[in-house]
Amino acid sequence: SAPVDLPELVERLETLVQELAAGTKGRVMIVDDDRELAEHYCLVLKSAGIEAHAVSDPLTLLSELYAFEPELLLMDIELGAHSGVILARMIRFHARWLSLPIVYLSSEDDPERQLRALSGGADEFLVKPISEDYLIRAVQMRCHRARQLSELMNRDSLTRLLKHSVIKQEVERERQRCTRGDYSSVAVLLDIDHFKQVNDTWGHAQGDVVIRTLANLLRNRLRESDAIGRYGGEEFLVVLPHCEPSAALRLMSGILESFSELEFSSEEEVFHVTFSAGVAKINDFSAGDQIIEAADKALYERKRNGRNGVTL
Ligand code: GH3
Ligand code: MG
Ligand code: MG
Ligand code: MG
Ligand code: MG
Repeated sequence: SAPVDLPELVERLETLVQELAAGTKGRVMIVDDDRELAEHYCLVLKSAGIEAHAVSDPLTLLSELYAFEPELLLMDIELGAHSGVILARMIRFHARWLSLPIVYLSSEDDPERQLRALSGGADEFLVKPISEDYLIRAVQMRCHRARQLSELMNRDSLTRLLKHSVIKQEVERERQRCTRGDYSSVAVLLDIDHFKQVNDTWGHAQGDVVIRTLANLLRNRLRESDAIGRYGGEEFLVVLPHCEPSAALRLMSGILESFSELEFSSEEEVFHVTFSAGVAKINDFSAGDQIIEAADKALYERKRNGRNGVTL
């Protein structure tokens, strides 16, 4: 039989439980020039616990997309002076929305015209009128699938943390947010100490366990609103919004203490692992890359000064 990946299974169950607890059943944006109809669909979806947002002015569509970040877009084709087909094409020009599922919710039932409409880059049709129950279930299923796909795209398979490019983006996005909102945020770069030795002594598979364990520890100890990424092989990048550098230093030192106390075991021998970390205040810089560079510099200092610690 196929080997069961227990840590992964447990993690998936945890995610599922969290989702159920949070009642997240999807996040959908509805574009229809008939404002009342759009609002009606929203109410129907909200009654099923789905987050829904109505847009009736197509000209605001792009900014609304950025603000709401839907998992699914339901769009009418005939939008007064505008065309849903052109809008779909416009959305697809933006790399950011390349994988956003776009579903036409339209009374168009001619297959030829439907096909032509799909050429704009939308994915499929739901035909109006649509029953409330059908609408709810159609949205739930598509949101669930969209989330699975975006996890696959944006997350690292070993740790399920954000991938390099995604966490880098997150640093820059938080820089913009905290500058606008005038609050303090912090980025932390972590690197496992003497990891080559861990691999060489205990084997690559044990090395993977260590990486995964640190990932889980970070996930458990940080907030839901913090972003955690696997920056490289045994390097992690963390974004802590609404956090002062001194608080980040205490927080990461506490996590380091817990991590260093963990007993890893291989062939009945026990070993311990530590990490080093560098902290940078996001607000101090004018670009995401500079922030990561500063955190890397602090990390390097820590490595030079004996590792197993956090440096500001
Ligand atoms: P330092 O304390 O200076 O950071 O020493 P180090 O040995 O950790 O530094 P270095 O960056 O040279 O080594 C990192 C090693 O991590 C090298 C690479 O083979 C290993 N590595 C990278 N990705 C993975 C992975 O996914 N799994 C395992 N097991 N090892 C990995
Ligand atoms: Mg219309
Ligand atoms: Mg390294
Ligand atoms: Mg290194
Ligand atoms: Mg290392």
